[in-house]
Parts: sequence; structure tokens; C-alpha cells
Amino acid sequence: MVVAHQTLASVDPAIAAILEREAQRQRLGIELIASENFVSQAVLEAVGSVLTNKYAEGLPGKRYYGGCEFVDEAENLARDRAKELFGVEHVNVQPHSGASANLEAYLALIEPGDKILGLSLSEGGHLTHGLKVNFSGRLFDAHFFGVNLETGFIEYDEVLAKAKEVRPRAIIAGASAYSRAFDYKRFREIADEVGAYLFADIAHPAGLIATGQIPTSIGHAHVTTTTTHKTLRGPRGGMIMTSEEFGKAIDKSVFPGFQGGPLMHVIAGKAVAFGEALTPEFTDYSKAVIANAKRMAEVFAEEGLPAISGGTDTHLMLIDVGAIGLSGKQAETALDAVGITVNKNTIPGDQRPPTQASGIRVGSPAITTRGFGLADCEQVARLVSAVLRQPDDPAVATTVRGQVEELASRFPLPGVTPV
Ligand code: DSN
Repeated sequence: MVVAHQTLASVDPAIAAILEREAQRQRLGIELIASENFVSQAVLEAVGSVLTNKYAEGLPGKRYYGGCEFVDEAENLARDRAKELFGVEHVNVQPHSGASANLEAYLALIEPGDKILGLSLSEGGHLTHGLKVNFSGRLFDAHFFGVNLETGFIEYDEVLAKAKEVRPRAIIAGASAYSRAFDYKRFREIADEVGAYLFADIAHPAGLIATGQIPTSIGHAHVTTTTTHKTLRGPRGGMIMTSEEFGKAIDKSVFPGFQGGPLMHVIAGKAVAFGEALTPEFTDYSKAVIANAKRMAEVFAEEGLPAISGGTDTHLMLIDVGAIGLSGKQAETALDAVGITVNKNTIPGDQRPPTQASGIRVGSPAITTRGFGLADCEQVARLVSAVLRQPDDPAVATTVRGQVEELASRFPLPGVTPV
């Protein structure tokens, strides 16, 4: 049977209907998951393109398959644009995800059994920074630093003390739930003092770093990894950046070390997103992401929902819902019911298990892409607060659900036809 020219709706109505329901969920909801964003129509087109059909193991000009002349051009554009965007010497755009990028980066420079030192997951770190059940905790001897439980900030003197105690082979500077900018220069000084490599995982703030809104890891970390789909607003995927010195080792670690054929359709989408990120509009977007996050944090504080560390320098904040007697899980569920999407998250020193947690993580990248301004973000924070104050009241839920849909309907979703 030839299905080449049939639409998804005619070939697979079940999946087509799921896609439509998800588009509707995104269209009518308010997306506050800090790691999510909405890609442009152009990125969607590249990712949904014929490049998915192509095998291209190797690097541009050095492939193990014929017919790579056009995918080579796409990958070269992605690499060149990423280098310009981040001001870095060497880039590998093939990692399938942030987790793959971290695995590939670590094993390019260090060996299984080596000691690593990262921010503890329960205080804002990431699975791939040494969690016991993750490859990073299984392959390496993982040690952790935390944040100051009073202030919520990383204390660099504490990191240095821990590094001197552990003597790690690598230090990982990165987080998935830390609202403050990292001092990568200080991290490098600490790494140098103990003879460690410094890996920076900038998956969360990559777009803010690329546009100069917060300090960069480039020039400080030996290797920087990122995802491409968070504040960078590209397709779901990963990337590794480094100096010429480590370029070959990184490339070999990606392929043939860990991956086979790169996802050329996604790499084309990365090229498109990097092109977008090089425009002045994207710098304006990044500034608005931070301004919107700061405004939400202020409103939450007024509403008795304090942000850990007292605010944010970035696109996200961690709100202590335990302060009003809720678990993060209760908060996430109550907000889901009104079309506001967040994720529960442990807070520093959390007494609840991660499945319950005492916080929610709130981010501004996705709503800022839709065009939400300061007043809209204030309204969002008020709606969240109203729900969290009365999470079991169906009348509040009904009213807020209506307000969420009304607000969301005013802002188009890139790449999705309005209803
Ligand atoms: N899952 C991502 C996040 O939400 O931060 C990190 O990998």
C-alpha cells in the first residue's frame, strides 16, 4: 500500500486526534514549565521535513554514507551559527538530548570511576550531575555541593571547601531548578585550584546566555553542554561547545562513542533556531523572559508565596508552596485542573520526598514567546495564587479556568492555527 501522499488524518486518525488535542491544550493553557517553550513555524517545518529520511553518520565532509551533500550544508549552518551565537571555537550539534550531551562530554575527558562534583538534585541540580540511579551516578563516584539553606544561593567558598575535600576529576556547574546566574569564572578558579575539569551545563539559561543577559560559561568551562529547546527555543535536542583543544575528543565521544546516525531533521531545526536567536528580536525576547519572571516572583511574594533565594536572575523561580501548607504535588494538580502547567519540585532542605515536594518550579520562557507582557504575567501569578489559596474549591477552579482560557486565547501559539 502506498501511503506517501496521504495525510496523517486519513492514515492514522487516532494519532491525528491526539495531536489536535495537544495543540488545543497548549493553545488554551498557560505553560509555566520552566524547561518548555514554543518553537516557531520555521523550526517546526525543518523538524517535520524530509531530512528525517537521511542517515549521515560522521561529520560534514567526513560521512559514512553517500548522498550527504545537503545535510552537510544544514549541519555546517547549525555549527557556524552556534559558534557565532555563543562565541565559541568548537561545537557539536549532534547530541540527541541534554542527557546524551552530558554523557558524551564527560566521557570525552574523564574515565568511569572518577570523582565528579555537582549541585545536588534536591537543591536544584540535574539527574545527569551524579544522581545515583542515573548513568552519571553509576559510572562516576559522585559528590555534591548544595545551596545555603537560609539564602538559597550557592556559596562559592563552600563549593571550594567541598572540592578540596573530594578532589574531583570534574566539577559540573549547572542546574535545573536554581534561579540565580552562575559565576562560572569562580567555578573555574575552584576547578583550577583542585586540578579538575569544569563542565558547565547551561541547558536552562542557554538563550539568556547567548543574548548576553547573564554571564556566559564560554571561556571559563572546559566544556559547555546545553539542550536546544528551553530558553534557546529550538527543537528538542542537545549540543556540546568547547575550545579547539577538546574538539576532536568531543566529536569522537559523540560518534562513534555513543551515537549512530544524527537526527538531521532536528539539526536543521537547530540551525533555524540559532538563526532566529542571532536576531535582535531574540535579544528583546530574552530580556522580556527575565523581566516577566522577576514580575511574577514579586507578585508571588506579595501573595505570601516566597521564591527561594528571594527572586530570580533568570527565567525561572522556585516557589515554596509549603509556606501555605501545600505540597508541590497538590499545587501541581490544582493548577493542572485550571489549565496552568507547572511541575512540583523539591526546595532546598525539603522535608517532603521528591514525589510530593514542597515547591513548584515556575518559568516564563513559553508565555513570553506567546507575547505575554508584565501585566499579563502579574495576572498569571495572581491566578496561580488564587488557586493555591483554595485548591479544593470547585467554584474558584471554574472561575480561574475561564480566566486562563480567556487570557491564553488572546495570544497565538507559534505554528498552531488559531481556532
Ligand atoms: N527535564 C528538564 C527540566 O525540566 O529541567 C531537565 O532535563
